[in-house]
Amino acid sequence: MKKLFCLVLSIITLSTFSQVKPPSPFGPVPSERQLAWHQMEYYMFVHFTVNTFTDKEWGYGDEKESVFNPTALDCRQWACVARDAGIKGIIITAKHHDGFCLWPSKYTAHSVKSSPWKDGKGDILKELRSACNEYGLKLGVYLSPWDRNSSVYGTPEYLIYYRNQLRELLTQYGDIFEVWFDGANGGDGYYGGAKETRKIDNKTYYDWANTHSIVRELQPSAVMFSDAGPDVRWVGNESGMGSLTNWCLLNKDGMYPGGDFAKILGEGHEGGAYWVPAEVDVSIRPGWFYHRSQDSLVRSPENLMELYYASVGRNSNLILNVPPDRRGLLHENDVRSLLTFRELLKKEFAADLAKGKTVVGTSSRGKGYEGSNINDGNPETYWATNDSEETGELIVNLGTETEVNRIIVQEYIKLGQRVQEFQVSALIGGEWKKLIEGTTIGYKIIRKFPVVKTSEIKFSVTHSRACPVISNLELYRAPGN
Ligand code: FUL
Repeated sequence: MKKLFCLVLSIITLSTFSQVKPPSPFGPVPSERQLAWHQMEYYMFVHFTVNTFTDKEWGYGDEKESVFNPTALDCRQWACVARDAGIKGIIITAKHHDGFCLWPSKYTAHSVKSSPWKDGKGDILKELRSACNEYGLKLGVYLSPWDRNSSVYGTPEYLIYYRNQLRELLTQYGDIFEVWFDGANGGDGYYGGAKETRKIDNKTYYDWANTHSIVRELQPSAVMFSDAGPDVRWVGNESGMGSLTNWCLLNKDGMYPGGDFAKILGEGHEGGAYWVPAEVDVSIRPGWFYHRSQDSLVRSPENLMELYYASVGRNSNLILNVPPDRRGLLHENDVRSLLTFRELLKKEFAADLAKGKTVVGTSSRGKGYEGSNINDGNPETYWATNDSEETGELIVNLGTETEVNRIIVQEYIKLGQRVQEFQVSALIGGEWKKLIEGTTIGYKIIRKFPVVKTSEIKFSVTHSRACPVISNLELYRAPGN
């Protein structure tokens, strides 16, 4: 009995010692809320306010509440379309720069409660919340810091007002996944009748740290977006273009919303001290708000596909704005485009050719970190090299000659973002032919290359800040060349 006990003990001890240690995290890593946000990938922006009825992009702040009168508002239609379009959440302009509130705020009369819509008894946030619940979507809020209606804008009193409104939004409408802090301030406005220019110092006026702590306290799972994070950063343009080199890292100290950082925000900082990934915000129409004159200018499904590659395909999330019209409905043209885009996406990524295929990592850390982890469908397993190896190769054996023209790669970002350069090659006529090369990976990249017929695809990390840690690799044959 004693002998048996010793044997069992030594087996346990041996296997404990033979277990290879996972790589240590390298540099900043995402928080739980950021990890959940990365998985959102694609969600909808909804710009809706008095501007929809005045045909403006930036309301001056003097708009009469009576102009806000959607004839057939139906948040369930927005949510139903979003769900059918493969979208995972909706962020709404609860208040845009004009100051008009889509919910009956206790702190101002400038809201839906003074409008003819539902005789002043309506609440768009409430309706949207229940529509999102019905269709399985997350909800986020945009609360414009710039308020051209408020008489106290520009004074310390405004911060109390702004934070009170934020508290209303964060306590009355269930779980919020993202809070959007815009950086714009154009200066002039109505400001309670003063009709003057009020420029504030973006660096100091809003005292962001104390606003951020309200969000952390009331909605600990929500990420905060702004030019400079703290959780998610602006990508630096509104044209839908993520950067090919895109670090989720940012030296955000000293940065603030509305500053002149657009150039930095695209790429982030390779050695940045914080995890602050990029979000690509873009509208399906030329404007952020609905204008009838733009009904023929809705982006085509093919164009949306390009945006998808340039955002989700470049380690960014895509927030696509679809503005309701004066009825309070998403316009037929926008709906058609969104749903057709969804069909295109399904065809684009119809069948993962790497699934179930043999994968060999030319270099492996050992048991538990094999190349076969990258196509096992488990995001928690990964291929990793030894700590001292900052390059490495994975070979996917497709078995037979197969046509391929797309690749998806994901790093295991819980251990940081590492890869600086990679290459993808195909075995053609007994020789490796380089298909693409790239720089960063991060949460996810999706890359196109001209169709090749091959039995083996090689993914090589040629330069990395620490040993590469890859959790997923997929291959596709998308329609076309
Ligand atoms: C900008 C705003 O000025 C636009 O109106 C829009 O809301 C866009 C998403 O952000 O800064």
